[in-house]
Amino acid sequence: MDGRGDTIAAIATARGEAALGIVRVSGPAAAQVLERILHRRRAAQAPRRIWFGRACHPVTGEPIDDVLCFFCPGPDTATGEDTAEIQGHGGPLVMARLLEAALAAGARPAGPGEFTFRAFLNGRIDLTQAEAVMELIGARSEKAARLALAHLEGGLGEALSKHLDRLVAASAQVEASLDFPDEDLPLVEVRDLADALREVARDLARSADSFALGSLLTRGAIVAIVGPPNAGKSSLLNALSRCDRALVDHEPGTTRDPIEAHVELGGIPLTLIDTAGLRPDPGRIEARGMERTKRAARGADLVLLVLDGADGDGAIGDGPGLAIGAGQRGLVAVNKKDLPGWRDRIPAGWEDAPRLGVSVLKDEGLPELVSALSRALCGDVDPQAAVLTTRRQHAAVSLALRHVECAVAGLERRADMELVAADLRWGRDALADLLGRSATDEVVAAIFSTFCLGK
Ligand SMILES: Nc1nc2c(ncn2[C@@H]2O[C@H](COP(=O)(O)OP(=O)(O)O)[C@@H](O)[C@H]2O)c(=O)[nH]1
Ligand SMILES: [Mg+2]
Repeated sequence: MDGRGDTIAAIATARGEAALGIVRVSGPAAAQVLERILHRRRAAQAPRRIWFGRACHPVTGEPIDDVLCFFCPGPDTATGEDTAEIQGHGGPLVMARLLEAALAAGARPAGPGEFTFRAFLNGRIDLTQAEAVMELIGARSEKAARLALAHLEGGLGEALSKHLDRLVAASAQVEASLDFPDEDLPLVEVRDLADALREVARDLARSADSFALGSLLTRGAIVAIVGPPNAGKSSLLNALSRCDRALVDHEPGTTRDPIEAHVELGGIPLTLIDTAGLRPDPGRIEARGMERTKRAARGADLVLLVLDGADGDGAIGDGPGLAIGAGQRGLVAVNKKDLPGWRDRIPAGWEDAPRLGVSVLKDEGLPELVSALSRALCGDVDPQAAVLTTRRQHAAVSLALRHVECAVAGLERRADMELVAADLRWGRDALADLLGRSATDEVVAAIFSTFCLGK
């Protein structure tokens, strides 16, 4: 993906039959490619205008399709280069032939992500924005899409640049003191510097923490629905997924194998897992189901405990104690609030978990339950803020944070300024890499290798 200066083309729309399909062209010969396919000499003369014409193979002259197309001169384009687009009928054969015509007219096939790669090389976007392109395309929920769009608009890059600028300023101060090795930096200055860096460290830590939310929004969360038999777990799965997914019956022990449903609740992509009920003396098969329940609960981001609030005599009880694991969140739904004997339950070990009374049967309290779920998973973090969404971002910010913390520790114990300067340099490098200002070819290649063709 190096040869800049040549012209690339690719089908930018999904494969298969569709009403429309688009061939995208970028590079210095974009206008010429259009002119040769459309047999018109006006692409470059009529930029930014949509025109209609018959596309033909530039060599054989064979007609291919009636198309809409336009030409935009660089550098004010998505890639920063001259670009053209040809919009035809979306059949796989038509699109393949349009692409073939573009190649015969002087373009070469684009590699995956090469359009975005050129946008990056031409300084139109930074690396966090490039990553956001695929995030937006792959977004599975409303919140994830909103977050990706904020990143695409440069929100994350901007926030990280601010951290970087502050590090650069602190670095400059330390480096300057290195020029006069005989003069120690005055104590006041050292204190101010340490204070400023502590603030940077706090902001970096906040950024690093936001990854938990970012990965949840982009990759989704797993919610295991657990509890005693007959509490209404399967009914709840069906209600939340708005689909008759799991068998519901008054006979306890109906559900044995875990049942999954993929839903979007409160803007978050969730995998809900309905499980076999937990009780003290299960039958043989039921016991095997319960093993699976415990496994599902261990692997979940959130464990949703459903209890039967009307099970007055406690025959079934609150189920054998199932603890909330480290790093997990818990939520309790005390179901069957529509029944006269209903009372609130506080299961042992779940005292700190949010608890709600609901009636799945009468569809009462379910919106509140969804809000509580979303709150428990996302906390109060503002999804519009600079939230990290990729492992690469998290690793880089964490690395920068570690170096800044070392620099602060160095200043506190009045270590050799050379050491402090080195830590600040490494911290800066980590953030600059993240933004793509000094990223190695391997890092850049790894990012663009995940792209789809034509993007
Ligand atoms: N009255 C009442 N019955 C419910 C409610 N939710 C579920 N049930 C009933 O409780 C029984 C067990 O429900 P099910 O979803 O199979 O429970 P599970 O064993 O926990 O999966 C069924 O007969 C449901 O119709 C509720 O909110 N109120
Ligand atoms: Mg069930």
